Amino acid sequence: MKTVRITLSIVVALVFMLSAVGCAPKATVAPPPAVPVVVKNSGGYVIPVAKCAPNCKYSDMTLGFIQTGSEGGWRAANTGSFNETSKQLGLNLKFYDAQNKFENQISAFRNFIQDPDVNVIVLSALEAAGWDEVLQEAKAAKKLVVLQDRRIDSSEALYLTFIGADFVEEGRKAGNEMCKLLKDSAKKNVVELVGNVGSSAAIDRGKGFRETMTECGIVITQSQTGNWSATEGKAVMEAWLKQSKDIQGVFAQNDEMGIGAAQATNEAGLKAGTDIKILSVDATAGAFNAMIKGDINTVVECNPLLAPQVFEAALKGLNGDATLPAWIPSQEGVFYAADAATILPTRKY
Ligand code: GYE
Repeated sequence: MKTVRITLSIVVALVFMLSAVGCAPKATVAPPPAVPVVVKNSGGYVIPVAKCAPNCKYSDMTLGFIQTGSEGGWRAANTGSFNETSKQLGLNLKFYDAQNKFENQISAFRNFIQDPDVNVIVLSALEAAGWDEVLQEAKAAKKLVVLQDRRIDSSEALYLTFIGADFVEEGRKAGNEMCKLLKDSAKKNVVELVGNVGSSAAIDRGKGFRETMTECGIVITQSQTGNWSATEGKAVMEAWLKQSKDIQGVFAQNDEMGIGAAQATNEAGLKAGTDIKILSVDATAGAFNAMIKGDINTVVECNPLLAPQVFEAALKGLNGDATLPAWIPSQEGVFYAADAATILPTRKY
């Protein structure tokens, strides 16, 4: 009997010791520490980190996209990039076409803020000013905001990042290229077809052009909006040619307006691309065809295929990645009529 008690107490002691030195069954591995609540990026934007972080996937993303409208080739390529890429990645895209009305964009922004499914809002701003209020509301509602295509005047602390072109640099390139086109011309009177008034694209391209045009003595004799359209661009150019044919160059802030100006020039009995040099911005297929026809001489590219970068940035934001810069500029080139026929087949838009 005594032996049994001694054996039992030895077994009990052994079990205790074994559990003390960890032979006890393995405790489960603690999950990685939750992403800290307040994450700020270099622009000072407090990122509303999603509950699925740090393992959010595209299928966790419902993205409200506020587009400007459907004005021309560049816009069609940009919208196409969002529709195609969102399907490929399996994210839920809620697309809104503002029909080029600023007030529509503001109300759409508020609707997406109210929409419980939407966790990301992407904006292509018709105008640079007027966004502080709704951006503050989005911040309060913890909706992640990403800008694409056009910058705005609001503080970087109100959005995750801006993915888009350096429009000022596009304008500088246009000024340099117009100088090359007019190098043998004694007079350098240039007329400017401007994009929609108040947009960063129009403001910045005009600013950049005026910075470099001085290098060769270009004078802007006329400047007016053609609202990114071939029809309006043509009508404005017709009116200018009625006033004076003493025009050596056209700086069209997008391809459609450049194509319209060429039509007006040819219909006025002059030769577009020869008597009057024409330069446009975007580099859509329409511009390449106009270059092949000899109507447009040079095109400064503006890349519309921005969706992959936008979605990648939004996913990083949902996962609390604060390493994104406040601006992710797109890569762009310049194209000339001489190479247009060769290059056109390689173009995606
Ligand atoms: O140049 C024009 C479009 O925002 C970069 O908008 C875009 C501009 C583009 O209507 O064709």
